[in-house]
Amino acid sequence: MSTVKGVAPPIEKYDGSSLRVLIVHARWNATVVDALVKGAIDTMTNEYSVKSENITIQSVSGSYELPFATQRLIAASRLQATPNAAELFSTTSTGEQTGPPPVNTQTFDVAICIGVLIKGSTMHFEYIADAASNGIMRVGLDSGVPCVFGVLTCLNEDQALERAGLGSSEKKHNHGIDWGHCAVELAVKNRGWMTGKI
Ligand code: RBF
Repeated sequence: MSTVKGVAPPIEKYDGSSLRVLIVHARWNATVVDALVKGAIDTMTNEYSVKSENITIQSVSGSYELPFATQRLIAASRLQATPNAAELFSTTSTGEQTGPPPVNTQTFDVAICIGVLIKGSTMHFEYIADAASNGIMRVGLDSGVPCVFGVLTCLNEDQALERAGLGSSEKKHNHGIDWGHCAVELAVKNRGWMTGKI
């Protein structure tokens, strides 16, 4: 029997082969975070042909840092994409390779912000959850780069494990998979929207 709760599969088969994806993840509760990150990556590469070299992964300490880091990384990718930036960063005026290898000059089509909050005995959980969710939404709206909300807000460790496809629960499901689907769909749709296509 199918369940009522949860997200329906995407309607179209999207082509992610030309997308550049940013994943920013927290290092708090790393076992759970790592499983979520893997779920998102596997879904994008296996089901939508997103190239692994076009997935940039950056980490921050905790979920509270996710909005700031995502905002600055989107800005950095735009800086690297400015005309001649690649040559300025890594070649001489004659085109000879000098410093670091050429940077990826494509801006990010989508960001996935991943963290796991597990409620403790103080009010930290509520403040961090509020800041992270509002901050991630703001980064997406302000930058025009869709930002997927990949933060679990769990009341205990078992809830966190279950939602990352870990642990012994029969109901376990890795939400990173859903975020991978969500990211590709939104990135492809937003490319159309940016050129006035509906
Ligand atoms: N960050 C998380 O990503 N998940 C947590 O469950 C989490 N719990 C925290 C609990 C306390 C009491 C504190 C002080 C911080 C916690 N953080 C957590 C870290 C937070 O997101 C941030 O990295 C720090 O507050 C530094 O800005």
